[in-house]
Amino acid sequence: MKIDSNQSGVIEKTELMEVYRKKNPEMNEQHIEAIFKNIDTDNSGKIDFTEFLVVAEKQEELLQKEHLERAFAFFNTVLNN
Ligand SMILES: [Ca+2]
Repeated sequence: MKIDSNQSGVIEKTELMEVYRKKNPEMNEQHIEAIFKNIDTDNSGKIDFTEFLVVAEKQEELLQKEHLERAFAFFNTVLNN
């Protein structure tokens, strides 16, 4: 999936909004704006690669945690049956 649709090297708010609207049409603009502000730590109005990396890293941590919890729950079920 490509977020940086105009190939500027940074993600602009409109680009992020388009992506989110496609993925979650029910998500409102204020919510997306809040997410954008969260990522845009230097308040430049654009998400550069460094800012993007921070988010990607955080998401990976979350996914791993979720994965581990699911694996643990599975083993728990197996052991208890
Ligand atoms: Ca920025």
